[in-house]
Amino acid sequence: MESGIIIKGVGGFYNVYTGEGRIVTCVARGKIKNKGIKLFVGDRVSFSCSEAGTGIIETVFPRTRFLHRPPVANINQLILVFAMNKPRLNLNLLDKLLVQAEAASLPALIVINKIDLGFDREAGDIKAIYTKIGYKVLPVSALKNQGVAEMKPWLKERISVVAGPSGTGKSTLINRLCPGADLKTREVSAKLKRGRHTTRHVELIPLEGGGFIADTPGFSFYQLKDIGAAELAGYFPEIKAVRGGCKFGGCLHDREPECEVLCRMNRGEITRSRYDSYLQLLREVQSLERSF
Ligand SMILES: Nc1nc2c(ncn2[C@@H]2O[C@H](COP(=O)(O)OP(=O)(O)OP(=O)(O)O)[C@@H](O)[C@H]2O)c(=O)[nH]1
Ligand SMILES: [Zn+2]
Repeated sequence: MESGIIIKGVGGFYNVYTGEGRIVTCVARGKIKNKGIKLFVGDRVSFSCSEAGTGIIETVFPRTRFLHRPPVANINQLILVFAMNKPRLNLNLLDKLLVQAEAASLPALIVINKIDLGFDREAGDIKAIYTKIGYKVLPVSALKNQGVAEMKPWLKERISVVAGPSGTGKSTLINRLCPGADLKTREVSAKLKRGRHTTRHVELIPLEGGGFIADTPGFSFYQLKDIGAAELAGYFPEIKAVRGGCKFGGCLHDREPECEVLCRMNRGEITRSRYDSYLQLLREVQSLERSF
């Protein structure tokens, strides 16, 4: 019996990575299907080899974590790829993704790509803001291969899923980290006259130094519908840290009297853009709650 990690699954066939570049195509043993167990990329499995050379998956090891959209088992972290410009960094979207990561108990790594276009004072400020509240921020240029090597220690032995707005360079970055990956970047897909996101399949790409990375075709992680208004503040680490000081137990930090969060924001200890994101997401969550 051998074991490995499913890196791709299409039409009942699974590519299982066993290490050192070896991939075995497998099918699932009938008992797995009969039990209604579904297999996903990221699943750790054991398999036996048939005479024909195909593997037969016998067992699936318990999952440590599961990301639903896209489905990835045993995911360890999210890598949020943004650029300062082209497209212009949207702090609110960054904060929204960070909230999603926190809600899923997933560590998030923030990558600011395209620093070859400039890394000005504003970029430095943004790096400082997020570093201060506990996130690792890595400025890189996927195009010029700057800073990309610094990402590698964060990827080792982990299953990482890359997310971020369109055009920030996610595919370029993955190609840089794993030259064999050959993900289609925008120019190429424009030439082919079709989007790269025509399939919803996620595929894990084994990295040289160990670990796996996945792009997120059709990433739909942006929904907040599972998060309650009262929970939201708990997903902003710097708000979570001080909210105990608010006068009212049910304080939503939205103009209530003697709100510690507002007070800290006014003193400059909590960044205004983060607080603004909090309020914007609070409105979003509240209107979702009302619509149910
Ligand atoms: N200047 C500069 N351009 C970059 C960099 N990385 C990527 N690009 C360019 O940005 C554009 C988009 O890159 P992609 O890698 O396709 O972006 P993506 O995030 O995968 O985009 P989607 O597939 O739409 O989600 C391409 O023209 C890349 O050449 C970089 O570090 N610097
Ligand atoms: Zn408060």
